[in-house]
Amino acid sequence: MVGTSRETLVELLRKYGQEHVLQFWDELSESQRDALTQQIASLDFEQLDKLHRGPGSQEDWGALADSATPPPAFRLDGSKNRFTADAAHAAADEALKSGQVGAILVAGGQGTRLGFPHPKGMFPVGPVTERTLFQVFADQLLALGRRYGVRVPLFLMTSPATHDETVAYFQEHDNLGLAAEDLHIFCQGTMPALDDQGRLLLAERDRIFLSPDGHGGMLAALAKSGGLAAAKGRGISQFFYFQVDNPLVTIGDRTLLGYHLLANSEMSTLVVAKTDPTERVGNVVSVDGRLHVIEYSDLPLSSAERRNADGSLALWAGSIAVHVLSAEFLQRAAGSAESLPFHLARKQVPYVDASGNQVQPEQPNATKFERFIFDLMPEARNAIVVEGDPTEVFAPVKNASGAEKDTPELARQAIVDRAKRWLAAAGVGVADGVRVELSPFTALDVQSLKSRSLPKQIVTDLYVECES
Ligand code: UD2
Repeated sequence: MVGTSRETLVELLRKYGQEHVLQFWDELSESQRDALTQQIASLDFEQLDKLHRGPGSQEDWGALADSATPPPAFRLDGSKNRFTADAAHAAADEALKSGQVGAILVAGGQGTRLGFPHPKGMFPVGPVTERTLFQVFADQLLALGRRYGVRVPLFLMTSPATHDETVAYFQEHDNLGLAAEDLHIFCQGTMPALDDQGRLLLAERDRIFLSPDGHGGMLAALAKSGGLAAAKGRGISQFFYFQVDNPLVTIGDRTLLGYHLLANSEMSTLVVAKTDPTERVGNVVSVDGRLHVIEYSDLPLSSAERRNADGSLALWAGSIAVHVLSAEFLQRAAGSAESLPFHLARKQVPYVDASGNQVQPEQPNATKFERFIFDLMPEARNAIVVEGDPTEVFAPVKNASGAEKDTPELARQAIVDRAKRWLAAAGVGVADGVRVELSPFTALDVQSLKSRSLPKQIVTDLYVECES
């Protein structure tokens, strides 16, 4: 397509009412024209046209919520669970030991709310060590590999906004200890935004505005990058999927993975019991026997506030975006990646106007389109929900310091609190006000910590590391 004449491009664009993207063509250099031509070639105008003319492209979340019931789930109290936790752990151990488990980390978001000017994975989260989020995850993967005598590969998704810096960060830090063949960094796709007339926006005179296509873009991008094939080649049958913002994630969580395997599930998801109807987590619900996730922003308040006779929330299951997906299911879904619906979001998108001026809109002026990985849930066979204890599994870093929720300070506190609980269970006292952080090489869970030789009392801030 590079070198295509202006006339040919105009003809294509006119068909879809998008000729304006060429309005500065005469001022552009040869290389700028080539880059713009390439952008145009990469767009699916039929799809954009359909998205603009919707509404068929958008799920009716309100109607779905009306018929939603709480999902059947493996609950924390365990009394009604089909399988015991011990059986789940044994199944998980078997899969981990035989090297069947890989990890997928989605890290393409721009972290706007946190206000950190780098990929979020580079954020220093360790309360004692200031280890970055990426380091927290890499250490866990290495510790997991060591525990089971295998290597657990990491498939890390970036976006155009985070890719180069993420790659450079891993290179500069010796892949954080991961072997090169165990680290597969791949970049997700993008989507343009449309204004109210369905027109593309120009970010620059020579560039159409594009933004990441949502973490659902992982499906197509993992397949396209060769990641799925590489995983298959090394015998990976299950992927443990998590987000870059949660330092409490337990990669390879034996309870989630184990129930997933015993239930022969293609997609399993970890939830926490919501305490507030408007909590900013996806809502896992059951509709006509299938599991769906209704995003917090799509759940009508009337549904969110529905309560049981005992006062507890009817739609209680909050997704913390930790899933286990079978490789076979991902492979099948990737074959029809187009079937993941787009979620539409009204946003303020800066653009260049017809006179060439940069406009910074004060109101939402455009619609962005994103796919979400959790929309695979209704397609998965035997999908299950597993409840986790939020203090053990979830402390996301989303907002800047000072916000009420999900700040770096709260996440660090949650890391310290969990370490203190585990140490207390292992008979170790920690003096008041002292911060402790546990090395995953010392303990991946409270049980393994109990078998370590540890000090009786910790009186200064400490990164607890021990070899035996
Ligand atoms: C997400 C979930 C929400 C809940 C919560 C738990 C969505 C839409 N919502 O809310 O249901 O589970 O997390 O913490 O997922 N990302 C990409 N590419 C993209 C967009 C996002 O890789 O194009 C990654 C991003 O780097 C992050 C994760 O996806 O790791 C979540 O993104 P978010 O911050 O947009 O989602 P959030 O916090 O609103």
